[in-house]
Amino acid sequence: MRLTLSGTLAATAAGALVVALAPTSPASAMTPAGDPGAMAAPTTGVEQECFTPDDDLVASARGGQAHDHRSVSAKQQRRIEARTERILAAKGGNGKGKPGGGGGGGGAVQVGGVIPVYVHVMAASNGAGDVSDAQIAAQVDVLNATYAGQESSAAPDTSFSFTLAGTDRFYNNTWHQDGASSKYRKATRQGGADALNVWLVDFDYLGVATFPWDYARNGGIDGVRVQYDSLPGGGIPDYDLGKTATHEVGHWLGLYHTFQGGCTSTNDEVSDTPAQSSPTSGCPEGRDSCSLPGLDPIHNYMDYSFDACYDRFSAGQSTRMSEMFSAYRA
Ligand SMILES: [Ca+2]
Ligand SMILES: [Zn+2]
Repeated sequence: MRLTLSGTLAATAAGALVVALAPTSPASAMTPAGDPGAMAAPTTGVEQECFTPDDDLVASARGGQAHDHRSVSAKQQRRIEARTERILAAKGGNGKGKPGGGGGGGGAVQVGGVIPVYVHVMAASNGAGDVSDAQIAAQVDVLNATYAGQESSAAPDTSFSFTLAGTDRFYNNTWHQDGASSKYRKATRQGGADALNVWLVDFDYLGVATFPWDYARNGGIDGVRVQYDSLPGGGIPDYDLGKTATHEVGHWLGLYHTFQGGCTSTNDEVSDTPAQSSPTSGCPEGRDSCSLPGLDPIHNYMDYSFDACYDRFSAGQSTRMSEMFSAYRA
């Protein structure tokens, strides 16, 4: 089922982006009950999806105008930041645990970490999507290179590294097309909060991620779903260098898009990523979509630029990821 871009995006008065759930993606992931400390239940589910740039969409933005994680309202965003600060302070830090502020977190913040990666190949019964071990290894290499800051002299080493802990393969047409995704994730997920689970599927999106602050109430579905042919050598024009996984793992480590919040002062809660009014498409050098200081961070992995345009996280994002990992995944 293909979706059109029109009508899927609405901007709230607060500047938050709200996207309608895709009909292929039931909102069954939403589980508001349980953890009294959890965020208010989002009205549109625990995550949102990016559109895959298929033939009709290659010329548009990465994933079109949709989000690939659950939408977070401006109010929810403020509550997430406050909650993270409280958690970091309670962990025995020095009370400076302002997420992503670039000033460093509390003493409890562990910098980076070694992340075990479980790859679940959700192939079709005819073998479609049954990516090779070599391609999976190449994808893990891309994660390591991008998180080590190896693609630009302007890129920090986040100190996160990734080791392949296991690969399993399923041949199920429903799962291959991301059907019953909550069910298949709960059935196949491995490891704890610190384990990265990657499900390789064929769906209408490049990727979908869950956020770290949702792990406590919904750990069974925690991880990222990635279009299998976005892996290195996968064949999607402009999106097959493996950077989709880098982007989705950024969400999994607590980063928003660089265009989160648009031209607001807090925008993506990271101080060194200039505000951006909307997703970038392609690689338009010099783009400057907000009157706030700084050019749009079009080379940032958390924008929607082409894979070849991506080359960095910012130092503030690197700090935020360590803080989020310490708060919710360590
Ligand atoms: Ca920013
Ligand atoms: Zn995204």
